[in-house]
Amino acid sequence: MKWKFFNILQFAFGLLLIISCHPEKKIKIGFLVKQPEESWFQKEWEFAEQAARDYHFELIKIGATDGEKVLMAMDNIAVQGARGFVICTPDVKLGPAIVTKAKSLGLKVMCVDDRLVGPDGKPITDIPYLGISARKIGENVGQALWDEFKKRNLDIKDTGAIAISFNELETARERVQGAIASLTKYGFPEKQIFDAPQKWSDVEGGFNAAYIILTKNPTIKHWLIFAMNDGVVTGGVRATEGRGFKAEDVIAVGINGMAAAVLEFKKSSATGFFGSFLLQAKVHGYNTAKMMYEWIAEGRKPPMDTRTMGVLITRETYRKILTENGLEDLLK
Ligand code: FCA
Repeated sequence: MKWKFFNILQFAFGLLLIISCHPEKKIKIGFLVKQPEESWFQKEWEFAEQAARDYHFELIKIGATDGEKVLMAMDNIAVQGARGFVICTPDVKLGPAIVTKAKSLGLKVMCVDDRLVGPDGKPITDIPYLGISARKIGENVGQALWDEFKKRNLDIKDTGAIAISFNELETARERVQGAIASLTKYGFPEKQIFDAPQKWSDVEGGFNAAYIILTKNPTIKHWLIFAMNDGVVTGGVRATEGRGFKAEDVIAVGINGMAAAVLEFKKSSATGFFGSFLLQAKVHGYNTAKMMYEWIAEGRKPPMDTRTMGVLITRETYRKILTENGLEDLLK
């Protein structure tokens, strides 16, 4: 009897040892972004980390700034044992390459912000995507520009609009075209809206694109400026300053509402950067990471197309709205 009890004890101890030597492996998920230096993507990552803590998975964050880095990052996460990733790609045309490679590595893919494009130039719709309601937010940008333009009582014949564009990217195209549609609907003359193609989505890209329009149209006294995001719009505002325009003659409205916008609003006197549409970084970062986790862990495929909205913030309202949205750390 004693002997038997000892055997059971020994067996139980052995079992315990085996279990403790093989702790349950955490699911690993990659999160690849095109511009890791942009505060929008830093926030997305921060919220994705929060999901990783809440759901006990491991997040592998990689800044993948060009095609080669994307493909390398995919190999890298696969070697580390990841089974899927969320991506905002540096180039939507990488679509077919990303899909093929993901398949060969057995990785699930979900796109955030920018949707991949297939060989036919059309968006790839069979990969789950979470992005903004770009057209609607763009229309709201146009509305905000128009409202402020009316409020300032500027003469329409002396006013031009710079549409800094990036037509290769669906979400950028829809944002900018939405703003143009709003402005023209209110009666802003189409011929006074100037298309300024950007080379890259950052301050410098916006500056260079807008500067050309400003030099070509020296008689215009007031300017409205819009683009795909705050960085680019900030560049446009800097270009007007470089050409000697005062803040009261410039109305610029961006999109994102993150650190770049806060930096402008915080300045001791107003700049031409009038407002920004605050997007939902938490939904984009937390929810996509969580969706990927549930896909891997529970086989639940994310919805194919999810869209989020934005809300206007200005110098007057940004503190209150960012705080209400749990983003008070951006105010520091
Ligand atoms: C794009 C832009 C980002 C952000 C995001 C929602 O990826 O580059 O700045 O606006 O969409």
